Amino acid sequence: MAEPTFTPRVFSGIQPSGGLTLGNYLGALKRFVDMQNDGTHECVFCVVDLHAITVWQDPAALTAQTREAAAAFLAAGIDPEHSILFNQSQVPEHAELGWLFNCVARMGWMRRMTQWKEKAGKNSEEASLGLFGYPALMAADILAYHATHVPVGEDQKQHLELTRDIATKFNHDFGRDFFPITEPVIGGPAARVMSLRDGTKKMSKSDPSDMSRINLSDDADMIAQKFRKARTDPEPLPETYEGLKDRPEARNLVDIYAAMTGQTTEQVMSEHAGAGWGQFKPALAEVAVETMAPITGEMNRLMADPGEIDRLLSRGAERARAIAAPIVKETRAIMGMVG
Ligand code: AQP
Repeated sequence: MAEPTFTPRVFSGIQPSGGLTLGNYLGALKRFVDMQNDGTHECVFCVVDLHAITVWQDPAALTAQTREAAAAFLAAGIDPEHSILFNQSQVPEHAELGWLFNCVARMGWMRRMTQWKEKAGKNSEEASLGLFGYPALMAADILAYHATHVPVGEDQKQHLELTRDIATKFNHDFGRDFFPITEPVIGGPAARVMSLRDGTKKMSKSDPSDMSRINLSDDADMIAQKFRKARTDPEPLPETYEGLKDRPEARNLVDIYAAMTGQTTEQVMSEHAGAGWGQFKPALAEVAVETMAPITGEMNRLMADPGEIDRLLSRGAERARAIAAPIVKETRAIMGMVG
């Protein structure tokens, strides 16, 4: 039997669970824009508000954060005429396919998820059922579009493997190659941007310490202050990247510099070998401000007109639904549901 062919299609999302960070920008948004601009894939991008509510979100804050996340996509360079941009809850097929996948995925698969263990912590009895089932909804987000490629940061790798497991089990159980086995697209020096306070923890929008991250809404002074206060060690930069092996905070700052300038990490090392932090941190702050200031400015301009953001998201949702609805309808039919 001939292998089914799937339209090359990218899907990825960002949670509106707080203001977006430099990690979200370098690990996700910047790469979404590159994939959109290389023109080889249809691109579907989503503000995943149903994921955000797996932990408590104040309703007014969720609304504001959803608009802010949409503004960040647009300010970073996503063209809503070319790509599809919408918020997840406006396309009910995500929740519907998520339920169908809840019945395909196994409890043991979910229990093994590192993010579940980290986010639920010792208090898993009090965590929401949604937080536990999150990866099945993520699989639905991707597979409702038959997406072939998903650009994500390193932290989402395990969830993508689970998406592949769900697609494989569904195809096997129902004897049809209906869902693609999606390829993760992970890489580059910023696949895992780390906290500025602890080089072993990823930079995260929900970290209680604001000094641990650069927010896309931070101004130039704040960016410079956060890099100045970033935790480092007393040693100057070594000759080679390999020399940073056991220096996670130092390596993180070099990775951020490389991702922002488009240089390789080795190029950064040869340019800055021997530099102390008093030299390197201001240089890093300068490239960060140069990169971020136009994006922050454009985000602020867009957020001044929330009605226009809402209109764009609704239009995107209609276009998204036109792809997802027939795929989810066929999924129901394959499973034997009438109508
Ligand atoms: N530190 C990071 N480095 C590289 N990529 C990152 N991403 C997130 N943090 C980093 C990538 O950004 C995309 C959207 O992530 P998300 O908002 O859906 O959720 P997350 O991964 O859980 O991000 P946060 O900031 O840590 O959110 P909270 O604090 O709410 O859990 C994904 O592609 C992710 O890999």
